[in-house]
Amino acid sequence: MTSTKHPPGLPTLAEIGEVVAPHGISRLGVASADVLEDTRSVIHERKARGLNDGMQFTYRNPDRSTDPRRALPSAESVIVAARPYLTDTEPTRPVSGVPARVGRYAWVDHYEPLRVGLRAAAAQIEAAGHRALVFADDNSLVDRAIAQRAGLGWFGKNANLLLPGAGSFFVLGSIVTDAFYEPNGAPASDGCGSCVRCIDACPTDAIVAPGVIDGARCLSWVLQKPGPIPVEFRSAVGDRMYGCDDCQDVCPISVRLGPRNTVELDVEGDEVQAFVDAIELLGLDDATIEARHGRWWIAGREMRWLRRNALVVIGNRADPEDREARAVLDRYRSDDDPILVEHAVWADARLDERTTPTS
Ligand code: B12
Repeated sequence: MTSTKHPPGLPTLAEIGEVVAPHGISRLGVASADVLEDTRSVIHERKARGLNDGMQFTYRNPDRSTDPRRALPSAESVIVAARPYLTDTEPTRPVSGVPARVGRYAWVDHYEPLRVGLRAAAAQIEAAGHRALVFADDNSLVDRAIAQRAGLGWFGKNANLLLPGAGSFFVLGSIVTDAFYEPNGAPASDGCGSCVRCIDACPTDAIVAPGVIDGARCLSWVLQKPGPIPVEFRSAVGDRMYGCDDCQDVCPISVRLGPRNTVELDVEGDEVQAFVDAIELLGLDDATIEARHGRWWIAGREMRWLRRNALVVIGNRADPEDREARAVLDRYRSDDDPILVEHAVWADARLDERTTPTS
């Protein structure tokens, strides 16, 4: 896009598109850098209702996360980018061990290539004499709301931003700059219509109203947050280790159109972490777990929370006759960590329950 005001030397949006494309970024939009007033009041209201369930992130300082000028006082524009995270090849489910599933967005690091691409574009804007800061999944900016303002998509009932003709399997990031770019005109129109599949499919009824997530119920947060997993959600955890895709996996738009918007993974096949062997993970020390999964958001960087998740997966999914699984649970029943002991006891009881056919 070019504006009549576009100064010579400043890359146009089309030129930025060429810089970021090799990093998998397929869509760009432009928003003004004005305060996102509606989002600010929504965050305050959700905090007041406790829907953030102690989450900090963009909730910690809504006045900052909804104001691009807090990061760059002279900001004029925000260039917002979307990078798909669906891939053409689905990893096969391992047959050995107790496979625990990882949310699609975390199979590989999608944020890093997004940031690398945006930094390359920001460098070109800076070379033209402007300031340009990159944010992606950062506490300083509400990514979905700024993307919505930039016309990239609409808020689905599952709270994700859906891109027209593509769905929601995208990560989002921005360049906040004092260069002027013509903002996108009309916002994307709503494509959900009367569909409520995501609301009906959420395993824990976490979508408490269209577009409104109760963090305390959302398995994505339940698996990240510190402390015991509430007993009422443990069966619903199923085989999930990290992340939950259910509200997107049932979305007709994302399911139908997502596969036409894929990204090539820049890693060897065996580096794709779509499954983790829960039994193996419970035999690893902290340093090894961190080396494998340290890029995930893990509360306090304490690996015990991944062990906790693995224990619940074993309770839900191991064969009750699996001796190795029972042995791991036995070991954790006498662990030093009382939370892990309690989860191991629960998992053992769950295996027993699954042995006994219910009438
Ligand atoms: C905190 C957080 C979480 C929390 C809370 C999620 C939430 N809904 O707030 C938890 C840990 C649960 C989470 C989970 C996930 N997350 Co997250 N998360 C964030 C983070 C850090 C902040 C989000 C935020 O500000 N929430 C505040 C609330 C108020 O915003 P909201 O829920 O989007 O609410 C908006 C809508 O409700 C809308 N709205 C208001 N009224 C109405 C009315 C109607 C009818 C509708 C439809 C909408 C609507 O306006 C609100 C404000 O903008 C962002 C990164 C960032 N810096 O922005 C990533 C981010 C939102 N997450 C992302 C991803 C990928 C996920 C998961 C898919 C990961 C997974 N597979 O497990 C799930 C999806 C869960 C879900 N359905 O929302 C992506 C989303 C990309 C996209 N296309 O939307 C982001 C943008 C990261 C990134 N940079 O790519 N996440």
